[in-house]
Amino acid sequence: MKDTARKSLEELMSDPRVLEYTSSLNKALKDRRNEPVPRCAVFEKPYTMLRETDRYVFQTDREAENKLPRIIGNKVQIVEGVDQPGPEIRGQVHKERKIGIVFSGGPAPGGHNVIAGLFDAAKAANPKTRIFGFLLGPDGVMEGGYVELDRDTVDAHRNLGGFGMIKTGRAKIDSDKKMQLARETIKDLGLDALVIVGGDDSNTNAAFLAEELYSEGVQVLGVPKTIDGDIQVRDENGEVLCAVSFGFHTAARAFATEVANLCTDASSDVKYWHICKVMGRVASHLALEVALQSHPNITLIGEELAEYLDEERLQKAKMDGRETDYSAFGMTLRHLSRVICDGIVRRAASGKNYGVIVIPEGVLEFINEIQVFIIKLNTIIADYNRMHDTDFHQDFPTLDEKLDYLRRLARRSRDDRRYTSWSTRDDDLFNDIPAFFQEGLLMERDSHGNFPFSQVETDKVIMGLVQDYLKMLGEKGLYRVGIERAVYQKTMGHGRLDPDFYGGILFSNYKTKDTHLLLREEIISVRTLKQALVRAGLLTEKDKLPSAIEKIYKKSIPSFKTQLHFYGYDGRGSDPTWFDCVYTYNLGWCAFSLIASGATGQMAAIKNIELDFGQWEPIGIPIAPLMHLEERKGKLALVLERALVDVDSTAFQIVKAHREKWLAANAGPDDYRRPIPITNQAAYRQDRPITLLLNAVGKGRL
Ligand code: FBP
Repeated sequence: MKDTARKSLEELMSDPRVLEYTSSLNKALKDRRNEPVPRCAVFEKPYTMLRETDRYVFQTDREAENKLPRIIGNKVQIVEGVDQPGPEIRGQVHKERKIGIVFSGGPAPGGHNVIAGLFDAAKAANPKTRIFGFLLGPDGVMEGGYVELDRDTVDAHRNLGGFGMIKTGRAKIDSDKKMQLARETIKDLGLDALVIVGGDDSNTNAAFLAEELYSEGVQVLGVPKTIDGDIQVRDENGEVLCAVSFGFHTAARAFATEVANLCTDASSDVKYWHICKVMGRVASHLALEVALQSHPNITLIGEELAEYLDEERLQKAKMDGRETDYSAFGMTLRHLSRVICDGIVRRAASGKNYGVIVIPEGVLEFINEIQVFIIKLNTIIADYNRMHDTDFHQDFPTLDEKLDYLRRLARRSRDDRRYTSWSTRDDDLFNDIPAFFQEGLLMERDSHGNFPFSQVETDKVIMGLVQDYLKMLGEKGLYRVGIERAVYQKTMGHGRLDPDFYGGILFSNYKTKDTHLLLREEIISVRTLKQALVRAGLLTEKDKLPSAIEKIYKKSIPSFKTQLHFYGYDGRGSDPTWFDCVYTYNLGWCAFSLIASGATGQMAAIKNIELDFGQWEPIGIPIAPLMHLEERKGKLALVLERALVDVDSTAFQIVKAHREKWLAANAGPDDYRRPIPITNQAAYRQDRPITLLLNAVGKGRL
């Protein structure tokens, strides 16, 4: 029958409902953009000014003192609201300015609100002030790529994720030539101030630019961004000035939502172990927060592995009369795989041959043997580039060529003891690891000299070892799926067999009160099973194995099936949580307050973000005193110090204390948790990163 009501495609394409259903501007997005974001109390005042304080103490690095003399003496500045300031402050605030802003490094949810806050604050102070967005990161500053931002553009991005408004990039302004290019753009444009929104490396850039442009009166400010959460600032007395960088909360919540969904799926079809690698190039803050948000069965925390002490080895060294055994410090890859296997085996024994594991992408950085390879290879590549004034990766494009070069180095070290960078032992150990991992370790470092962990299949490396060890345990009869007593009895009943008659022969724990029965270790095949029954006189050689018993045997033998997932870029692109929306919008306002009061070499920050919004305190943190020397591309470089997970922190200790509960290697239910979805609904606006809340509780601040 002909469908007479059917509309033509042409009609459909102009039908208002079709237009609405297919529009990229859906209602939720429009509502999100239009949602007004509250300002800290100081920004509700007509003016702000800065009060310097000596309350916070920093231990400065000698190199930072030498390289950044003009900004090393900066102090923490408190932003204060003023109702009726004198003419000098009025003049400063209302001055017509040109301000540049640039995103640097990986995207982090909330970046657009930093621009929105800066834009609103600057335009409120003087509508003639112009804001320029540099395109594609620091390259835009060096190459003069920028756009002037107008209200429509800013409004179209309010409360939305990504850095799409002006894009981002990972270039580093790290040579005289590049500094010169940046200076030219800034001067040509006549900028009064530049705001660099970025992580540790980008704030390092901000400090060097602030120093460089100091005498010309161009102010350079940083804003702490990175989903990794490793920009955290405490002073020497442990007082928290910046609890976490923006974007962390959203990314952790986005990852945790995915992990929680997998927990639900895993406990429904009970056949997979889901291995979730989560971003965080070095520090494991994201993994820690994901653990708190979703309670996966196993979560690795890199910093904890580095702290590991092999007491047995130390004891042995003592007994052998050796001073110490250095290999006892830190966990090896092999040991780590054993720890994971232990959890898997214990869950299986309780009948749970499934689960969820969270692995931080940077975990290998904390494994001694891998760290040694990374540092050695960094140095070898840097030395090669320096000596030949060329690029190692271009000269040796394939893995075989790279390995060949390393082999030559090893040979040279054998023949001439002066060459120690790569020994034959290094070469042998390196050749023992799988090719995909060798390739990963030899990958090109980013422009800041960071190792590109997001591109290494960390999970595959670890799980490869886990798989091998589980196989070995299986062959020894030590990896079993526990059979529920009731299931055993029922199955035997169906086969008209007396469960008690066979129980003691089949299971090692039949006579105990254990809820799950474990096949005896010596039963590792149908053949050994039959032998056990024959030995016990329950079967003769000629008898066929009763099908009920065979069924029980098959249920007991686990097959270890994994699904690998990587959570990183997806969470980085999420729309921000309400916490990140408010945090970033106020960071933008804070950046303007710093500019209006003449600050430079400072990072805009908000103190007390773990507390109620009413207690948030916008401040300026001096960047130079936070810098230290770090190995980058085989050389020591002055960079902003990254904050790693503190294994003494309350948040970590709480996760540690919950390990057994979340592993749930028992007959009880799993303890999976579903995080609050990313929403700006009023009921959930108080939500904060759990890590921050716990640490505040631990310090009696909440
Ligand atoms: P930033 O420190 O620049 O914010 O980036 C962090 C990060 O998201 C890491 O978690 C991840 O390892 C890395 O970026 C990925 O980098 P890329 O985007 O270059 O692949």
